[in-house]
Amino acid sequence: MARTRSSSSSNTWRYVNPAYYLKRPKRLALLFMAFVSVSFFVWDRQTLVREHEDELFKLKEELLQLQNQLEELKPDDSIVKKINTTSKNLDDLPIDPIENQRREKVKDAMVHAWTSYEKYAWGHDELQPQSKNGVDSFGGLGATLIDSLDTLYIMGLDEEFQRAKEWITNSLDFNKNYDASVFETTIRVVGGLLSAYDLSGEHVFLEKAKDIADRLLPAWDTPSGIPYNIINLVNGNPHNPGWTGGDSILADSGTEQLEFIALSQRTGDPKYQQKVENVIRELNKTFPADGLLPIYINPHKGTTSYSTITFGAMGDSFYEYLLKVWIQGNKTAAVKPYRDMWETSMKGLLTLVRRTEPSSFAYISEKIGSSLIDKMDELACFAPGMIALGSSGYGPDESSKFLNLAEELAWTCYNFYQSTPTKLAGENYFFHSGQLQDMSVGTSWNILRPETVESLFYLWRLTGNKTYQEWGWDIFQAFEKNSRVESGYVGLKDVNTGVKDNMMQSFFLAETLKYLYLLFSPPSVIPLDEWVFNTEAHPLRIVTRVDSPEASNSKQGTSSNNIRIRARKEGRFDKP
Ligand code: DMJ
Repeated sequence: MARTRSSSSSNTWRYVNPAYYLKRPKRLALLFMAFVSVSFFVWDRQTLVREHEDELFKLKEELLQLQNQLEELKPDDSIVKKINTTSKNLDDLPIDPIENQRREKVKDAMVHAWTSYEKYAWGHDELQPQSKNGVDSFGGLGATLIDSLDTLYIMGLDEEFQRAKEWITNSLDFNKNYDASVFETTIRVVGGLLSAYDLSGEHVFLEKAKDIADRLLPAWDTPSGIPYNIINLVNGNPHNPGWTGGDSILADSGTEQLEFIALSQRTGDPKYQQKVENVIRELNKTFPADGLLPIYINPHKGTTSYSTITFGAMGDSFYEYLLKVWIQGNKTAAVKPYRDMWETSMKGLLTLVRRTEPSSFAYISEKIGSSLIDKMDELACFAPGMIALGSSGYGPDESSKFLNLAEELAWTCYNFYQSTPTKLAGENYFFHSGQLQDMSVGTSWNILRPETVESLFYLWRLTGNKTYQEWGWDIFQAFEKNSRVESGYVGLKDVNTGVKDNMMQSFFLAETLKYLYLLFSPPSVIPLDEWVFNTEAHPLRIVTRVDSPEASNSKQGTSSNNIRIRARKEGRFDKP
């Protein structure tokens, strides 16, 4: 056995002995061929691996490029994701449990208002909750439904939002032989649809916004470019209300800029922006040194008529939009004239501010000719929010001066509510400095208006002071106590007696409940540096501004153009 093992191992070792090959050339040749084959095999494998790696690298690069392109092509989807995340994951955020509870209560109120509308007034403009029927106060355009879209979306009421979207897709028809208010239709319908589009990315909302805006557009065809305030939705015949003596109203003429600029940005068609910006250019030509305009303007001459100056009814949102167009335009040089006009108007506003004795209520008086009237509408309670929002555009001293004024005015507005037996504000107030009761309610109805809670929302966002949340909660509870009925919410005929009316205004769902909900939500829900609210509380996404309609044609390659070009490729925007 030992011998056999030693002979087989010496047999194996002879293959590594060079003499074994050198003696026989055939063996040498075989060895050489084996060596060449193995080398070729190894080289071939390595080359294949290298080529494979190159291929993989190229594919990865292509994938990355495609992913980037996809990202660019989906600007709205990213918003949708963001909004969804913020609205759906709120409970995960470390927010105060009380805020959380309050937010849920406001959401419950929205569900109650919405389900009542769905049940009794579906597709109509507004619900009459006591008689349980719908009324078409705006021509039958589904005002409450459209006004509610973004509120439903922000609150995460997805099924309700989908049902509303289906109605808009299948049943909304603007071809109504109806003399519509250009202002009301713009802020509620155009604004509501654009906001729903910005939030959801659903193209149907943009199509409908364009349809109704096209029907409104002939209203601007006047010698001065100041629009008529009423237009027929079928034949496009415009006119002004008889009671203005043929004049246009300041707020009605200067509160379409945000919506129509947004529409131009999203459709790539400059005609909407051109019409509404021309109004402000016209008014700027004769803008007074105090920036305060009377409420009536002659649409033929473009001049103002002798009438009241006010931050309340018929004046209010003209001033609001001067500031907000500046914000919507990214505060760039192109929109500087808006900021300048707004600052001029704020100088004028300071001349209207008075304070009472003994309560030290600050208020914005009205003016006719050179006389001040000690009256302030609840409508003017949007001003504290506006002033706070604009205050950061000043240097430090002016900024804190205006913020303080905003806080003082908000205190007065809060007291419009607190001073009545129902704790709901009347429509307007008179001031009597020097008398024991230095503030009293004038017109005593309450129609569920939002202006005070709107200002509380801005002040809370901008100062972080939770007092504003407390005040908002007080107001919400007063609505719950006095205005909630079995089938919706109603206004009060008199805030002293609490007698109810029979109307659930569409702005209660669009504005009052939305601002209250946001008052108890984290600031990341609709952040103020990404969105700007129209005067009906519809948030519009801030995108890169096209400097001017004329400039947009020559500025190919700017990011706004890219947005429009990309969107056109997707078919999301209509061709210009
Ligand atoms: C809303 O339609 C808007 O806020 C408008 O600017 C003023 N009036 C109502 C709410 O009060």
